Amino acid sequence: PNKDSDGNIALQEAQPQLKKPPLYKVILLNDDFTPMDFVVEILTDFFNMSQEKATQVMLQVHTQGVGVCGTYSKDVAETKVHIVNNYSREHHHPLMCAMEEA
Ligand code: NFA
Repeated sequence: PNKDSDGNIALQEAQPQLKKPPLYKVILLNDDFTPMDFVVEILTDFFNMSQEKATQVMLQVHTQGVGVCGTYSKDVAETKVHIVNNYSREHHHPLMCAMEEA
């Protein structure tokens, strides 16, 4: 049983839990039907991107299949995903928004 040089039994010190909570990437997935303008509108309105940045990200999704809208805490990422998917559904577009651990 773990004794130090004085013969005292060594106790395991509890580590203070200072770990940062995980971050999540909110992503958009490409599809063949959602209009490009609608995707740009999503990125400007819900992710606070400029028209130029939103167009870049939309084209990234269109050509590569996936693109990152932003990185957030779990709560904020979940809320953004729900808002975007509800908005797309209301407008009868199949655009899919999802999240993954950063
Ligand atoms: N691929 C869609 C089109 O050609 C555009 C799009 C871009 C859809 C990004 C979804 C995400 N109309």
